[in-house]
Amino acid sequence: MAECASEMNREAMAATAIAHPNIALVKYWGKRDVERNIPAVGSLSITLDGLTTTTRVQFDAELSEDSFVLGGREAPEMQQRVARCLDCIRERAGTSLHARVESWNDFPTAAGLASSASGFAALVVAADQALAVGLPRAELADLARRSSGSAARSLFGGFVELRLTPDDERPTEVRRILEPAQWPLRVAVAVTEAGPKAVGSTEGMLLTERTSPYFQAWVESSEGDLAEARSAVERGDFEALAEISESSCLKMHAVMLSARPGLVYWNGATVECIRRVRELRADGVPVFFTVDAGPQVKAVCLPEAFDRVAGELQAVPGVTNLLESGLGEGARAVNP
Ligand code: 2P0
Repeated sequence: MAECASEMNREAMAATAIAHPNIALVKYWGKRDVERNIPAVGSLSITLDGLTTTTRVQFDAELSEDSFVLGGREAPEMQQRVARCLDCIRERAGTSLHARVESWNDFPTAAGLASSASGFAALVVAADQALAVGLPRAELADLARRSSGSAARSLFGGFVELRLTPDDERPTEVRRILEPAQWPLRVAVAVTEAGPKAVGSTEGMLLTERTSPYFQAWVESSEGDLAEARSAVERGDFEALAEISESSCLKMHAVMLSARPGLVYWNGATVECIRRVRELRADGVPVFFTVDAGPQVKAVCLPEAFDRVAGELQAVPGVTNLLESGLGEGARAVNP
């Protein structure tokens, strides 16, 4: 009987969640506070539905430390970040139990496809559910943000804004601007290199802040960019969103390039894809590009343009794979 009860309890302390990566249209790069992982700028993103992270968390009184398995393999390099993220939920739950965490991505990890965003979003939702804490979504977003700035945005679906606030207790606020169905844009991801990136985002941000003469200008112009993008989304103005998104992307890469040593996340195919997207838009095709801390190019388009955009990008030499996505929902618990 006692054994049965403990077995039930063990089952009750497990949960599985899924989350999707998100792509920033107005980019986050730089930290206001490194220790607390507070971004230097706000950001605006779309959550994808075509790429998914699935994470199972099992708290267990018999464990003496947390363990983390990614894609079926131990991932010791991520262990500490995962444990720190779990600490936040444990603190809210008033427990010191350790957990076994298993996570799977159905897309390349750490290659500029925002796997840390979907990873930490799924982790906080699964841990919250496993310990039956029931934290509000805004608080889960705040906890995810402490582990990975972009993860806060994957707690929400559709078009999402992360804003900086003057409140030191809750320095960021995340909200959904539009639901996916309100403006169902499509995204073609041209994969040009599937390996992990050479310089991780956190390291790259700190280097940029320390050494780029343009970093301050980047921070100062971000509020205006956000307002412009927010307004374009609220009005459903594709051309305006295209202009501000490409501008924010190129400005972020300009700041990265101006670090010492300069951060070059692109390869030749990245540049060719950017050129192709620009030619298409000049031809009247409703599409724009964005590129993150990796060489993949994300082409965001109106649904009717998707097949043409995907076909054109697939034909660019150096594009090894093309992933398709629509806009998706925020992180959520799923039945085991
Ligand atoms: C973004 N990136 O807004 C930007 C654009 C990459 C380029 O957020 O240091 O993994 O863990 O808070 O969230 C990637 O950075 O960085 C990112 P940390 P994160 O999507």
